[in-house]
Amino acid sequence: MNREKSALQIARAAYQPRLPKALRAGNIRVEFGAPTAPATHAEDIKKLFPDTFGQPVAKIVEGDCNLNSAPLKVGVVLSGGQAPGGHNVIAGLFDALKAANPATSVYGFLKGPGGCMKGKYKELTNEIIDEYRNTGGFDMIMSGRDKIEKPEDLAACLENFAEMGLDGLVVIGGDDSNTNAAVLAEYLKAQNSKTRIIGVPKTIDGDMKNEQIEASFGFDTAVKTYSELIGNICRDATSAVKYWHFIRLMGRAASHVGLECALQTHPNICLISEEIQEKGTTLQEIVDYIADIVVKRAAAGKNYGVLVVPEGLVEFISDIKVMIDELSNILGKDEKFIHELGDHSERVQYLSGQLADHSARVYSSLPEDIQEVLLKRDSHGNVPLSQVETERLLMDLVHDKIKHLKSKGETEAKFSSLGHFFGYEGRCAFPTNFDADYCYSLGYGAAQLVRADLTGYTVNVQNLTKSSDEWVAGGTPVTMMLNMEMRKGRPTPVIKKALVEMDGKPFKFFAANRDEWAINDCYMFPGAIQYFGPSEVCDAPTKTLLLEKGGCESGG
Ligand code: FBP
Repeated sequence: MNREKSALQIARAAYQPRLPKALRAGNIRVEFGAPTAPATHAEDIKKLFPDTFGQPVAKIVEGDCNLNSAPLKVGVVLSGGQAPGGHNVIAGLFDALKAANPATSVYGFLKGPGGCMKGKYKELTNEIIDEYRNTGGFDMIMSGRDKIEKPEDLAACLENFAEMGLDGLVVIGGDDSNTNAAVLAEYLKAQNSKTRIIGVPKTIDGDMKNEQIEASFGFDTAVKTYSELIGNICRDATSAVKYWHFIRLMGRAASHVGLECALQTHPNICLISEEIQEKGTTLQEIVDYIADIVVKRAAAGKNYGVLVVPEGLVEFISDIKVMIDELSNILGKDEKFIHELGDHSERVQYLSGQLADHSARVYSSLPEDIQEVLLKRDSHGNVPLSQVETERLLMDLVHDKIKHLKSKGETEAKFSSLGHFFGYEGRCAFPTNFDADYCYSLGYGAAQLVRADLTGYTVNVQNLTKSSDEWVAGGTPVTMMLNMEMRKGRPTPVIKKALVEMDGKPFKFFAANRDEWAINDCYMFPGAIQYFGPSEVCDAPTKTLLLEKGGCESGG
């Protein structure tokens, strides 16, 4: 079917993503540093990854080529939530492998890691790749959340890869998927398989970052999409002057998405889950904090405002967090039994007997829909936070509080609230120039790591606040990024999630300004993502990245 294309689709198809200088070179080398170890739990991790533990950091440089130039067979799979730029990773991988040897074949596994286990794939051709260059979404080969975990899953991959004669597999995913990729790499190596596994850091959540990985791809585009919408809502709020907008933003546990959007738009309130956890703030204290700002703004004649809340908030509120951890342990033992119980009230009754007293009280105080969501876990053991309507919970509680204050004659505030959730809207946007270039470079870099015969690595591109010419690509051994965490009641190796740091520059900048933003209308309007025009409008990285890496004090 020949689908009609928009003017932007046609113009973006012609965009040639920029590559770091070393990746553009005809002669590419991979060089190595010293052996590595994770920051914590080194002994546990060494036992679990005996064949891939301690590998050195790899750096891709210009120089006499020391890479395999024979024709290869390389697979690629998209894992987990969509993030803008995934197609460009595949395009970069494809172009680099074909440039090294046109006889190389690239296969896309369909619908995520499940495609690897089921042996479902298609060969990627020039026509397919060209159709998807610089587009958002993962629809070229689709994604999925299956986890290659059980012995039979690993064995199925081994068999399928051997049948295909696969030299390498590139796994495009977040922290959990890159961890899973490392488990697969270790298993395949122990089985003397020739298939090498390379991960790519993907997630709009921005939580897969560390000293080696400066940013996960997709974050840049997603936060700019949400910031445009939040800016529009700020403008609507100051025009209608009658609504408080409560906006929940996707991003799982970490508050990077919310924080970046706050830096871009200056809402009246932005809750940062990590701060709430650090201070041990209770739900009631959060409600009091919001109500206080509502009352102060009302006293200044402003019965409107904008609040941003990260989707992960509930997991960080001290009493709810304890309760969720207890629930995870109970689910680790009795998940099937609990879900087979007749109805919601039976589940609540059963859990009340299993949870500690305080947790049982917290659980029963939550609305029914939130109680049910908290009983779900994805294949990696995470609560599906995008389904928890935290903004509605807060709106209801603040409403009750204001009503109470009014009944005591302590305020005349009018509190009329509207709830929003921005998440899926940002995951498949056309990648920004930054994400288009970054993703293409990641794919191009991943191809070199496969050619270098490396396995159990995540590709990285560093120096991201500089011009793309100065970006530096390489590979980080996954075992170096692992730590042990409790998942479904069991200690499990996982890549350490990056949370917002209280002593990090992005949070400090926000904290220094939020009181002013709360009362005065300091809204900023970033507008829609621009692909063509002045570089300061089209190519700027996020304020988070600028503050973290650029040495700039305002992210401006
Ligand atoms: P990843 O960690 O897989 O990148 O997921 C990103 C994300 O968009 C989260 O922000 C969100 O909580 C989750 O996916 C939603 O999952 P689903 O797509 O399964 O509804």
